Amino acid sequence: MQISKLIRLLLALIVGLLSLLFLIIFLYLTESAFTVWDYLRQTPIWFLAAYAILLFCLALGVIWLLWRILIPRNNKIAVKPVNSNLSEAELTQRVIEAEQAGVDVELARKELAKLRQRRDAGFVYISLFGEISSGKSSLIKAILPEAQVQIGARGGTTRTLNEYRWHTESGDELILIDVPGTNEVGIILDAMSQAEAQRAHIVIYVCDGDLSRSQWDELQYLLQLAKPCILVLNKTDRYTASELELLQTNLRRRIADFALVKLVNVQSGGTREALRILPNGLEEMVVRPIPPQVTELKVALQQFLDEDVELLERLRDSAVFSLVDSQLSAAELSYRTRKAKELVEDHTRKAMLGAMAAVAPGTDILIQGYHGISRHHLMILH
Ligand SMILES: Nc1nc2c(ncn2[C@@H]2O[C@H](COP(=O)(O)OP(=O)(O)O)[C@@H](O)[C@H]2O)c(=O)[nH]1
Ligand SMILES: [Mg+2]
Repeated sequence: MQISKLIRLLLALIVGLLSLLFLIIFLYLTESAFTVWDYLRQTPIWFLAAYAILLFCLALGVIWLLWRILIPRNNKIAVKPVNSNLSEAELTQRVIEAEQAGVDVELARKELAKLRQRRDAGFVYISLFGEISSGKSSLIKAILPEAQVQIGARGGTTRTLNEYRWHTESGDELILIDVPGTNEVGIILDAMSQAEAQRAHIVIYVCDGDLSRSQWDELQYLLQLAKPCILVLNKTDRYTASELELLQTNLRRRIADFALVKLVNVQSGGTREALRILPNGLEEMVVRPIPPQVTELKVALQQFLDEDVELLERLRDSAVFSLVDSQLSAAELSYRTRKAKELVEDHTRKAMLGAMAAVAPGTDILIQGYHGISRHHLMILH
């Protein structure tokens, strides 16, 4: 009781002091404003206008700064169209030239090797994307019941890609790749997942309801790759017919502007509680697995496979070339940045040595001249 009274007193004191301070500041500001206004009235009109513009710009600057601080920047994936003009021969040549110049081309070289290896293997690669728990693993299990798939696995820090071989009824050899999903706020496809999407022939995006902002960002990234894409609405058992219809309309609207994309409904796993009547007349609740229903997906996939495998191959290749192109550009940029840093460090070191050596009058000019020439020489070299 005593303490609460004391706190109240303290609080009242603080409020009183703050109010006093506010009043003083307010009066002081009013006074200065009037003084400034008095001065300004005696100045020519152009000065007044310039002053007003300056104040306006300052206010705008402050608002912009506050905006930048308060509203976090959206880490949206840059939607960059795939550059289809790149050719494998040109890229291979660029890798050789860059390597000769000292650029680290390891990543680009590996990517091209992987492309050749996948081409030789002759499989059609299908990557599955979607948030954790959307049912990617269940979907693979529904398609390949004998596969060793971990269902309900929690997202961890290790992000490994699991590959499953699928020999379809029509004789196609497919590889399904389960790309670990993310569901953290603001986290969308990481570099590894983006690269995997570029390497695939067909991409599948699994969702289990309407798309959140980050899911839409991810799907958009996949769609702009302009390769065959299937948007899978999973867990349809959880919705009534009218809910499902509404959901489909919404999803269809999202993908309306993109070619080569299909929307399918599936039911890939989960359980349902059911009442069972025992022989002795007693009732018992039992948990039964929901029978998977993935025919729509199989049909959509088959349509893509039957349409034009050549096209699948071409679209995949151009996406990988685009990936190699950006890997090379990044490697070249880091090479140039490193070289520029070395150049500056070298020049600074020489300048310091020169300054220490410049004891005799006039030698400093000679030394500076030497630096200028040698730096110019270096710049021509690079
Ligand atoms: N009700 C229902 N649950 C499902 C369905 N498909 C998957 N699940 C459940 O969703 C959870 C996550 O599935 P999982 O395949 O591990 O998702 P992943 O993280 O995307 O691989 C599991 O508990 C599944 O049993 C479905 O069609 N209906
Ligand atoms: Mg999984």
